[in-house]
Amino acid sequence: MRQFLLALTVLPALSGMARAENLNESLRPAARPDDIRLVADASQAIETATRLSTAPTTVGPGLRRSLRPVKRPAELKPASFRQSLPEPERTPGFSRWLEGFRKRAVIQGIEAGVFDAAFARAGFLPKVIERDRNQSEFTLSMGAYLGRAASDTRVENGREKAREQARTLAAIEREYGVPAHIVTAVWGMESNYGSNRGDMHLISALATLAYEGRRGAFFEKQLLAALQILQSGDTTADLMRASWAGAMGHTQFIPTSYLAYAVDFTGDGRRDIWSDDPTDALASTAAYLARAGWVRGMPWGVEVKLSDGFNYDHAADKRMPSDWARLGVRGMDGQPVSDYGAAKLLLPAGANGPAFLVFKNFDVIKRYNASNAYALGVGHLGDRIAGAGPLISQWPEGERSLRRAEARELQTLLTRSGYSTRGVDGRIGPNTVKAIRAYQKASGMPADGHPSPALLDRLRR
Ligand SMILES: [Ca+2]
Repeated sequence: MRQFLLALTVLPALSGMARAENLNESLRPAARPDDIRLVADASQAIETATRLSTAPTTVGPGLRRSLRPVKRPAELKPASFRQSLPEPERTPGFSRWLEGFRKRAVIQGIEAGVFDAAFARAGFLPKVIERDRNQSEFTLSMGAYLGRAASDTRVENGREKAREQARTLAAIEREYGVPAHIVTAVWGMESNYGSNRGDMHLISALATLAYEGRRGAFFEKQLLAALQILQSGDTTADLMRASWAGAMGHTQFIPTSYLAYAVDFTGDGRRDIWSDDPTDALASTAAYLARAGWVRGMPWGVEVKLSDGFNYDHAADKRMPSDWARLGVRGMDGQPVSDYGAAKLLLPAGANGPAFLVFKNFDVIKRYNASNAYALGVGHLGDRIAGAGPLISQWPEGERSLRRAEARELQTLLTRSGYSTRGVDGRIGPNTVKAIRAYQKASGMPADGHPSPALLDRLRR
């Protein structure tokens, strides 16, 4: 299990849509630019789409065509949130950067008028840099994370939202094949069903991050994509509300993902993922998952139990569920899991916690956010919204994820003991899991590959 971070962002409730809840933080396990880049890099299609001259006006074969966006500023709702925006600054350094960026943008096809309108009220936002630098590392246990992702309140709100949007979600499901409860779960995870869509002026936030430079090239690319969205007439700069890191709307698309996947499902000519009406945002999410390879009729995964004598040598295999059943992996009802295709065994808290068989659609959810915790959160919340109960197995007492520094120490100690993790980066990837399993096997432990604090303690001795 990869370690995950929770960026706590306190956002004002923007509407009274969802029942008040204490969960103001985004459930993206990592709201860090690094990980946002992971999403952006997930598909070559995005790369293609961000080349400004070749941005698609359609979303691909078999998917609903995005209608040619029409400029109808008069119909756009007034930006009531403009008053609450933090006041941007224009320092001499920022102004010099802006002058240079303007030239680069114009060369890449942004009309000067569009650029100047976008930056009319935009500038440097110190608050964005503050948030970028002050990201604390939270290490929740997987159980605690899933408890937040699928809290009773989030489940209840999700069921209510799914009822409210039933016709829209059914139409989206017919079009893209992604079930209503999964789309609703992404909505719940990303913005608490639209109540936390972000409180930043997108252009200012991206310009700040592009100028400040820590990941300047990435954010300049996002900023160019944002300008292209404005040029297409889908919305106005003042309506482009986003998180401090540039994730926009109900399901938190970054601009390049928007260009590649956003659709106009309401048919008004605008791909409007920022409005109170979540229709376009929800359809865009389904379009994204469909393009990432979502298989109709296939679940993301299912909770399973392992037989007492389960041989953990098989834990990293990919097998058909009927095959898994022969090895002692069965559904919670004791029956073999249905054959929806090859499945991997997921042990998010190791041998002593809940176990899952996950199918291809689990990896499709990970294209939205490359983390097992996130995909499990979406999948489980989705199941709960669709009527399922809580997980049956218990999470191990006192279980928690390793902090980044601890993960580095674990990698160092494993490598020193002759189980190379092929580098020490503090991220638990396949090489580290492999090394853990080899160490566990040699030490006579169940080879579940789980990087637990107990394992680290053992290696320290
Ligand atoms: Ca629309």
